Amino acid sequence: MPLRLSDAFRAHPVHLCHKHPDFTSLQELPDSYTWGQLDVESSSSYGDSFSSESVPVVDLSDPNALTLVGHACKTWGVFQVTNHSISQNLLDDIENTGRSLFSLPVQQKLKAARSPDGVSGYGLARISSFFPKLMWSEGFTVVGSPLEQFRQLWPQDYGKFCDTIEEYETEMKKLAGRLMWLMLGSLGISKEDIKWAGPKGDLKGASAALQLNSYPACPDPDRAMGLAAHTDSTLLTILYQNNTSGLQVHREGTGWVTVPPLPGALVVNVGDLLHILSNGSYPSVLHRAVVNRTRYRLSVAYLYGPPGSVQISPLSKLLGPSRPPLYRPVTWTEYLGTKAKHFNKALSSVRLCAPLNGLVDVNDHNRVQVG
Ligand SMILES: O=C(O)CCC(=O)C(=O)O
Repeated sequence: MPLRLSDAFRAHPVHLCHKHPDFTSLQELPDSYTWGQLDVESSSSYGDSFSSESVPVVDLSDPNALTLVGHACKTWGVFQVTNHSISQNLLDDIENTGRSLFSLPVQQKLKAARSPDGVSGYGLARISSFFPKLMWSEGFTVVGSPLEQFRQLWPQDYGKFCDTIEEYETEMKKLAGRLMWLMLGSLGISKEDIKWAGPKGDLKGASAALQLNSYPACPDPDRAMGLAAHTDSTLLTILYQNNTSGLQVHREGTGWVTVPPLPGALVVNVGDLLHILSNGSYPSVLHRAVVNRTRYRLSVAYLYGPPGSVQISPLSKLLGPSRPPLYRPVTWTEYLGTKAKHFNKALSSVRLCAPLNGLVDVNDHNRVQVG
């Protein structure tokens, strides 16, 4: 059984052809990128950001933040945060790093291409292998130090870009820990309940990956897909998006809801492992990225999880005679392997039984059209 995160990817190689066209030169959508009309059932924008169909926004300096976060996790599985303590300068720096990276010539980017059994580097989204059509995006994954790849990309000035990534990862790790305790705290879970968090609850052993996504302007955005619908295998994900909208989350009974970029805000979503820990109380939200006819979009996802070899299972405090565990124990490394094989059916593949109340599991994404 693989023990490290990178081993899970090595055990499940994804053979993708990383030949990207020069997106900017295409006047028409090639057939290989044509998905058909996207189902846009609902959307929200700045104007109705307080309606009940808008993703909640939580001010982390609010004395009620714990309750607000808990409510957002339960009802949406996703929320935006403000007053999160990540400086605007650092957000600008990470955006500039992404823009510099993706604006390099294709041949240069391919020097840092992700290998089939690797995790770090440039390339198509790993989930591409599940779809017959290509996505209108490019990605770059960082696990640990990006030094090796960045040297290939910028032989002269890789240092400053490495510094930005390192600072971003450090700050994100702190924020992710804080969010994790808010999310768990609102379920009545304390630091003593999570053994791998360490005696002070500092979650030092947590693992993470950084995913930079680039979505060029697209000549036919209604028939193209930036990133197909998926849930994250994480505990939680923190997403920075530039000022172009594109992220959509799926809500039962409503459909696809746009998460509008709010200046300075970050998007936080529940991942599959937190869904398991919470015994299904916090839904791992299905999300996707759509593209824009005239505007360039960039996003940076901080994918946060437990140490690769720790068993994650529904927390015993949340169980009882009428609340049996809905999922079997699984390590993040094992789960990544399951996800690589079963994609959006991974969560149901580790489920032990259906919820007792007879309701359909909110995360049975087999019922949602993901393409
Ligand atoms: O670009 C986005 O808004 C979504 C990114 C995402 O879902 C991912 O990187 O897994």
